Amino acid sequence: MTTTHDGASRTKHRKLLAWVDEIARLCNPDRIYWCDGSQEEYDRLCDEMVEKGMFIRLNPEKRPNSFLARSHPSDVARVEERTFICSEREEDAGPTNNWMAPDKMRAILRERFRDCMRGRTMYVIPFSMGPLGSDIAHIGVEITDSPYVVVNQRIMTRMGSAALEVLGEDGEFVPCVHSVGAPLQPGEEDSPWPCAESIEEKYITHFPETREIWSYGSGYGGNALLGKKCLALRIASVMARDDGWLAEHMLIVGVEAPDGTKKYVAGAFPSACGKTNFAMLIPPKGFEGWKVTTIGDDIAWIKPNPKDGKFYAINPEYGFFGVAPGTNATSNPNALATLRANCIFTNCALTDDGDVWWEGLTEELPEHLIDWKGEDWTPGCGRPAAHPNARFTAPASQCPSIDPDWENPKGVPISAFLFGGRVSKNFPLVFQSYNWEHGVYMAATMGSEATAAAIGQAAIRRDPMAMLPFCGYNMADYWRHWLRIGRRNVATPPPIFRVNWFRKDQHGRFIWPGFGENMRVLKWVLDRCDGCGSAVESPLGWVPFYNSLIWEGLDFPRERYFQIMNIDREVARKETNDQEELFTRFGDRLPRELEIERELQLSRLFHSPKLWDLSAAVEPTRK
Ligand code: SAT
Ligand code: MN
Repeated sequence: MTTTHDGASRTKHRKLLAWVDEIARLCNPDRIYWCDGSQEEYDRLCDEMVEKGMFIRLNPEKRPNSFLARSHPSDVARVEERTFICSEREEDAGPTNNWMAPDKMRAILRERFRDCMRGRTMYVIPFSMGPLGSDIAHIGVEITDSPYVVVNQRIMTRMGSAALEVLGEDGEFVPCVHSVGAPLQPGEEDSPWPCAESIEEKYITHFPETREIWSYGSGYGGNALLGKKCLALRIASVMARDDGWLAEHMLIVGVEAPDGTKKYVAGAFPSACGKTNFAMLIPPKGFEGWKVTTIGDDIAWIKPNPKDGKFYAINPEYGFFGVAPGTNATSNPNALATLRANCIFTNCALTDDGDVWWEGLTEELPEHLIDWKGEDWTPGCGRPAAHPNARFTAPASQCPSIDPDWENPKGVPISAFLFGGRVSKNFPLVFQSYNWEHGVYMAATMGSEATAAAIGQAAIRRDPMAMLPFCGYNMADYWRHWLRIGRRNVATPPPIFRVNWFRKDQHGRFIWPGFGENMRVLKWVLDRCDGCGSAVESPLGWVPFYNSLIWEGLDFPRERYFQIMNIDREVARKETNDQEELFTRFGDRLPRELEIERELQLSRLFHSPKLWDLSAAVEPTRK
């Protein structure tokens, strides 16, 4: 059967056809289907999934053309311990990645994938990461036995015949092979969410030298939609290193002032730390006439432009794969509007009138729900109704704040970089680096508290540039690449800022209101880019005075601001000392600049007051 598919009528790309045949021979599916990316195909696949119990169609009056999927309870997030970088040499994967020799991994994968698609359809999905035909875009082809992956990929990427056309007869593509695992026995029907149930059977593998991806055993987003983390970050970070650009775990926003001037900012935050909310921010009271627009909420591909010496960024994705819990009319009205139709929801709860619900969506709890496991749920039953990592897949084009240039193949110029973790204690709201090297150091030593986006995270961990789970090569080389690209490839690199929305007071309450109010911080960042925002030197970096920020429309007293900006010397010294542990893991490969920056920070702290308190600084009068 493997020679009966109609690939040859769709493409003359010999290498692609040969590869599809090779994978078909290995996986032995019942059928091969080439995806064209049409609405008709999407509707048909969704209908089939409804019939098989893999999808629940939501009430068309409440949520037109939208579906709910419930995963197997073991398959709810990325599995970092089963994610591998299979470079020829272990040191090229570095100490922060799981490594296995390519030959050894290939032998394992051959066994896993052999006959794994028997009884199923094998889908071939050509897709473009980035606007079709853009110089910055790259083509991938995903082979999968999961219709869930196909329909999600149609929202998340530009996929189907148009991508195949861009590929032509000999264009380059990243081959991505995916199977949910759990091969069917003869006569057996698929379960609603097939996957390899034990974690040891899952393999999310990357071959950076040959630029291939093989993923087995999971149907969950980041493990299965291979254009996203696997291609657009892990493999792309390697391409970026080799070709002089950056592939980053960053949102991109545009900020337009009342006078029409506009700037773009890129920001890296770990998974489930509010990137989607920040990307769709609505300016608060006091910012009338300001507009924030969305280019992307998760991934940025950034290239230096030798003509004007600036960084230009695109969002390689086509949709949002966002965390549902906590999304509501206050935290993110733009996301709610984006979700009005044509969406896929995974592991959300189902309401009695056929709509979706999740924790934080409404203040008042529904009286009854079917939870993400398909069980009855009532308030007070002691279980969350939606999984904490429940997700929505939504077309970016439906977002009210989408930027008019979001599909501009040239990208948008970046004026500043933000890096933010989730740190509840002793970490200031915002500060600016002294220069590029210091900024790279600040980003490299970022720490963050655990979230539900990956299974088995430590309570707090270092997450350099929010790329810990996504860098496809040795992190020390990645830092060197960052240092170099800012020095050599752009005229004046954008300033770098650290932000932290998550500091708590002694009662465990967030001090900073966050969400739309983050605009106040963003405005100061832009002022700094314009060389006009005031700031004072602290041991950690440049810090805004109270009156450097606009407070109109928010009651946030001076004392509270000092509380969120102060730096406890001993805590900061301990933290800076602890960073040595991260750095020594890289041995001689660590760029010297980073250790020098660490030592400079220690010496600044050595001379700083026990409590570095902003209230002691003399504020300039605001003009
Ligand atoms: O699950 S994904 O990797 O797609 C999202 C995330 O964790 O950032
Ligand atoms: Mn992410």
